[in-house]
Amino acid sequence: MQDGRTTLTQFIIEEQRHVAGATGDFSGLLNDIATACKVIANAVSKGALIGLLGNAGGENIQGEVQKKLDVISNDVMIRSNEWAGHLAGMASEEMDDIYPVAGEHVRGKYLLVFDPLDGSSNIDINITVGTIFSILRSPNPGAQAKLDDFLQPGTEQVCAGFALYGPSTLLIITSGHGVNGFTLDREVGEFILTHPGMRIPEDTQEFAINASNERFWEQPVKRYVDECRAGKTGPRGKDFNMRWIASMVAETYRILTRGGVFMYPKDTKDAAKPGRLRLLYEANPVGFIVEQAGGLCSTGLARMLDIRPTALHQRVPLIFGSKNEVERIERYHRELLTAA
Ligand code: AFP
Repeated sequence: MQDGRTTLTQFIIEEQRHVAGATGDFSGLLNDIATACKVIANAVSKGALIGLLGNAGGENIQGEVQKKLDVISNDVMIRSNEWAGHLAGMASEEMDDIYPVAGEHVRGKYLLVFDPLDGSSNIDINITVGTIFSILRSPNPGAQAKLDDFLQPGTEQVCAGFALYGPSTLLIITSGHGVNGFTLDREVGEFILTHPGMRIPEDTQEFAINASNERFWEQPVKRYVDECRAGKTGPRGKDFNMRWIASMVAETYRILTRGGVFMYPKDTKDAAKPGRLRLLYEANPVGFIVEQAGGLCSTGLARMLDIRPTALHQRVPLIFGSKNEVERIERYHRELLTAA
């Protein structure tokens, strides 16, 4: 406790007291992740001052250009989390293969999956970016992780969260008992609980989608967006606002704060890709957080967290946010199926 304020460390320890038989492993892991996020926040905020903007000169396995800060953030996550004995392995959007915790380190009972810097194609224009993470139990605690160990549905997540590097540095986490938000007090170096029990309003008048893809959308998404755009005089009988930051962490935080719906749906742009965003690093952690805040997360046809992954870098259609809107979009998908 700091001047009556709850620090992340205190919050984690108090949560641990409610878990019978807790060893402190999970608390230690969350603390290490929070430390990594502070280091990344510092690098992101210094940016051009220490030569960290721009491209790293390579591509990741998804064929996306890697930024210097993608590579640095990935490295910080690995170095901060590999040594303490909590993990059997890690997987990252920026690495082709899994990262089993190596011989010189003690191996633990958890797996850590992360996108070290989501939204990083925006880094050079100073837009909010963030680190997304998901914690799973290793099926073989104490042994080096194997690829199959990571292919667990989102319902198996022990914890998920994201750090947001914007005007404030925030850390949003859930371990299945609601969603709590912490703000980094830079002078003190601690995350402080500032947003307890975050809830997503069930209704909204705001949607987020990359409208430049409209010609590739499938009918249910086109129908939904057309109806929103028709405003007061259309079937919805109210005006909607549209937002697109192209940084999913920033959009997720907006939706957690004031509601809304986010769509990166299945489209016909590239038949080889069932969606743009990744199941393990993006859709599952966000899905866990959103559900814990009272919202929904879906592919359009199925609950995201129920999907059994078949590949590490699997892409999925992603629709999440205010409950009543996501239910409507799912209904539009079902209606198309039954009409066929
Ligand atoms: P980057 O991390 O490569 O910037 O990708 C960001 C992202 O995965 C997600 O955060 C955005 O919502 C989405 O891609 C933006 O995609 P478009 O550029 O197609 O709008």
